[in-house]
Amino acid sequence: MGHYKSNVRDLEFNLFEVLGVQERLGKGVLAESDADTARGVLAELNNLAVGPLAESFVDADRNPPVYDPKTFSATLPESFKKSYQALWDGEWWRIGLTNDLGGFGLPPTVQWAASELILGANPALFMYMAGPNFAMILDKNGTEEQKRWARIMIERAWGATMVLTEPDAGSDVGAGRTKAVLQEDGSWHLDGVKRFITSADQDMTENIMHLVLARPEGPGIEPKPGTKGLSLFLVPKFHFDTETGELGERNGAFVTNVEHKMGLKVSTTCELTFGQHGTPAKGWLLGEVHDGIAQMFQVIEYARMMVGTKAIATLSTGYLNALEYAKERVQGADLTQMLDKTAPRVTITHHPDVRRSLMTQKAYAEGLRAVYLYTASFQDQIWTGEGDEESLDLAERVNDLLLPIVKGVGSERATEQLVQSLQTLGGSGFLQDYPIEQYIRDAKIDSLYEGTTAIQSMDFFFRKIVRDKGKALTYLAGEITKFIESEAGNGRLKNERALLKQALDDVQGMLGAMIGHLTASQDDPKSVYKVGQHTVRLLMSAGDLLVGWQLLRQAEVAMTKLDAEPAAKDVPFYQGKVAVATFFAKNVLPELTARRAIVEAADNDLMEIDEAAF
Ligand code: ST9
Ligand code: FAD
Repeated sequence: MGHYKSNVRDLEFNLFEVLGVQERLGKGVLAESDADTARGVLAELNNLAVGPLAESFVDADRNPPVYDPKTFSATLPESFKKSYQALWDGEWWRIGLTNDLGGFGLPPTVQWAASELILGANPALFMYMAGPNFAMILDKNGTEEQKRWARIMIERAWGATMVLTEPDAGSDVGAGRTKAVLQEDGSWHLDGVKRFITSADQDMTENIMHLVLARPEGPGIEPKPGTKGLSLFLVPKFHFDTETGELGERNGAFVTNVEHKMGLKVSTTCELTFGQHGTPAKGWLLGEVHDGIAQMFQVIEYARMMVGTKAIATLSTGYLNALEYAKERVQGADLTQMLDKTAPRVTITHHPDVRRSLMTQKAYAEGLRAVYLYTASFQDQIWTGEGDEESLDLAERVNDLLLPIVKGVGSERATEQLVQSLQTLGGSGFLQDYPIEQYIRDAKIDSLYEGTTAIQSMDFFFRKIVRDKGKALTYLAGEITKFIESEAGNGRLKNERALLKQALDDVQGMLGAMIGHLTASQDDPKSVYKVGQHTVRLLMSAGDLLVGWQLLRQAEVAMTKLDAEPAAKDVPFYQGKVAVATFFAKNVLPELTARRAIVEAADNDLMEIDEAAF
């Protein structure tokens, strides 16, 4: 068996028993699919994921890509290329495409559930396969000719990259200096150095389309500072015949370094230079000048969802590996017999502390899976376009509000809980004989790229709550309140619903305090520091609230199923759902009360400390 332990049962539970995705299938753009199609996709992809995709996970970590400075090129390990070929041959690159570009006609919930399987088995494969998805950006924003390029990218299986970061422009994308100078033929010459660019070189695809943010220069173009002065340029690695896609000359975009990283080693992270090596780096503007950041955010929104799902997928396989080990590992006596030196030794699942840890891992793995799929359910509505303008607008807002939770909370909890998964294995967890140390190394990046957790938390508070005037948040709070006030569980979840109510009050309390500090900053600008100190705490607390709510929703469904005497094989699954929801409500949600007190008592002492005193 390979390293990857998937959880298709839980994916199907979310899709069909909780979210009722099947109701949407068979209509409109989803006319060609039904519940069986969706189940079939998950089953088939799961076979591929646990087999050929997972197969190169370890080898590609131990034998990472090799960079050759003479040719500016990176060579990937053969084992990984084989996995990639299997993924490509299965036509799984179609999964996220719209029907007109050759998609499978499945909604985002099913797309993301399927993506979890790839992201859990070998995440870099998913990233290298992003070319067709990036082509959708050309198709959506480009000229007629660029729409044709999109089809060429798909047909010829090209790779693609998103190119924002520079040495002095990481979180602060608007500090980017790479420029693009307009040429007489309407093309642009790019000039600058980008760093940390994922997949910027590899030897699996004949061409790579770079989507690059740069500052346009030319007659009549007024320079603008910050992100709003950036435009998006299409810069291919090789020029190509725009009718046939046949490759031409090498373009002047060269990879000049591949980073040596802590994890996710097989995913090349490159320095990418434009016009620095004697050949001009020609690019073509996508859409209008200065639309770059808005266009790039179409990519970023997708990528943030992907990063969150990747982290959660890794957490889930980490937990399931830890669980398997714990069920086998015999160590120590039962606590009730701790004084009896002759007492029989038990498996570590008998120890209360191991149980606490395993149940916490399960709560975050399954609760966060529920959160990302709940988020995707709003994307379903956007994808199908159903509902009136108002409800579509709300779906967009709720999706926007939830994305920093999926990405920020998903990645932080994955890192934290994967350390607990390793702990479950004791010293063995530290060995490379087990996959968890690699999971930790590979998943750590998720809280860093696509916007660090601090950036996610500020996005959540300032943009998704304050700028949204609380519309999406009010909707969500309303949904949670409906659940709290319902008869969910027929009296059996009464205590848990009360704990959820307290958690909701606590998050609202934190928010109220922070909005107060923000309002006060109109008179006392430094008051905004009190907000900045606590945005991550708010984000993580909102994440716990959502995890708690989603787990309880699932418990309600599970209780109904248990009442109807399900098949014997399903009984432990449903019992586990009730147990984990109850555990989380009793053991984690009460922590929000203390966090609220911290936020309400915020002062600016921290900001007064002399840097030398740190
Ligand atoms: C990276 C890649 O790290 C790592 C993994 C690579 C994997 C590659 C392959 C993955 C597959 C992906 C496939 C994709 C295919 C696409 C399919 C599509 C269907 N939401 O607040 P302001 C916009 S890459 C939406 O003033 P500042 C908006 O236009 C590097 N839009 O910002 C706004 O204008 P307005 C990742 C947003 O203070 C404008 O920006 N790097 C959002 O100027 C200005 O907004 C990062 O993520 C949003 N949430 O700049 C950088 N926010 O207001 C992190 C902003 O008029 N830093 N816009 O609407 C940030 O995010 C900063 O907050 C900042 C601040 C740069 C935006
Ligand atoms: P900095 O922005 O310098 O941040 C340093 C620390 O300061 C962080 O903890 C951050 O949270 C904090 N911080 C910074 N600003 C603020 C603020 N205003 N408020 C509060 N805290 C703040 N980029 C691409 O364009 N394309 C890619 O494909 C890509 N792939 C990547 C792959 C890998 C493996 C890595 C490591 C990076 C990749 N990146 C990519 C870059 C990535 O998006 C950036 O590293 C990330 O946005 C953070 O920027 P930075 O590293 O410069 O850190």
